[in-house]
Amino acid sequence: MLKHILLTVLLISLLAACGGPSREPLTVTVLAKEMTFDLTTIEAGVNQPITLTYVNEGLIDHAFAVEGLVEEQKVKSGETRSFTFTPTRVGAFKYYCTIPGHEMAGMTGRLTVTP
Ligand SMILES: [Cu+2]
Repeated sequence: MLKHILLTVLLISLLAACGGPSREPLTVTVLAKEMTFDLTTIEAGVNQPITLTYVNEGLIDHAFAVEGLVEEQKVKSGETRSFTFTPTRVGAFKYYCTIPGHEMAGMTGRLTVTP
């Protein structure tokens, strides 16, 4: 019984040491227009909630997605939308405008998630 309690305490300590579920949220803003993002690199930690505000300053409609984290969302010209998501593993995740041709033209960036 004591062994179980000790093991549980140890596991909780380990989870806390790894960042656990309670990291300070990260707030970032990406300004989008033809055909660029003003912010092309974002760094966050595992289990760190990210609130990304996407401002379409362009003259045409754009869209937004983060590979494996945020599904495609259309953002009309002049519109601002916020997305909140939490990466649960380390890695590099591409974010981009999903309108055909726009990523190739430069509307792309990289989210790096560290332990
Ligand atoms: Cu676009």
